[in-house]
Amino acid sequence: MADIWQDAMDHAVALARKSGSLVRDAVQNDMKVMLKSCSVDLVTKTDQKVEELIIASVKEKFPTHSFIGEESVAAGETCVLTDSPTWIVDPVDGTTNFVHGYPFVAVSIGFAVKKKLEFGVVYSCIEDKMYSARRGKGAFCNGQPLQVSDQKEINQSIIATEFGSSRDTDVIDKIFSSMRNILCLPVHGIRGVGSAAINMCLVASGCVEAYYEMGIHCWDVAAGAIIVTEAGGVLMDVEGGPFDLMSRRVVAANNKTIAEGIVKQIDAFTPSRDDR
Ligand code: LIP
Repeated sequence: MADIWQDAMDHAVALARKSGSLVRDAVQNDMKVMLKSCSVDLVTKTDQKVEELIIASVKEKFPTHSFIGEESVAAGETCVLTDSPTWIVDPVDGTTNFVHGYPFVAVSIGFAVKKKLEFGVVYSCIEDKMYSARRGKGAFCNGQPLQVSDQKEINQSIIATEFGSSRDTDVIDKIFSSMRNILCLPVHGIRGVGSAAINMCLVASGCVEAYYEMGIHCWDVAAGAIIVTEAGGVLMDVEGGPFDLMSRRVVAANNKTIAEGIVKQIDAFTPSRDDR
């Protein structure tokens, strides 16, 4: 039977590639940096231009579809996931990296129908790595199938996380206490490339056992979430319940044992929801 979302997925891959090339070109040039929620929450003209390009192109091809886009929400659009086919777009995931020329920057496009993720595309554009996954059909990077690590021992694992963009000292204390707990399990190491989407693709690729973060947004993790599960991994809330795309909290791991091991060490906090 024909796959009804294949056309949309092919379009997402093409758009991610085109957007990634714009992002790559912009890294070479001077850029005007603007601030969003605080002095470390950055945005550039490239973020806005790429999101406009993606939304305009999707609207033309799929006029009935809905959008949640990082920069559109920053500009005042609502952020509500309905049953409608919805494109969840982060035009530049890793904007701070982008601004500094730190080479991990992704275009992230997730697609949900009836609130269920159908496909995800993450283009790590400096590395030229195209990650994608279609529900029930596996996850791939540049055409090669992805498989999570088979490690079951947390103390033999690498865990990815990020510091995020909050500088609230209570939040920072919880981030550090969670990291301290995990580091002292002990684990082999803690990493983080500065892009939630790429961190999740590293879990899917099997070189990192788990990634967790509190404070991310749905556009940072929508595409990565389906890439992880299609590579055989699991998603969970940081307190162990089911993953909720709008909750701004995620644990993505190679298996349930590692995910639950991480959950036990996290000093959780509850950011205000994306759909509040
Ligand atoms: C960023 C994430 C990063 C996270 C930041 C931010 P942006 O996304 O990918 O991992 O720590 O808080 O959400 O803002 O560059 O799209």
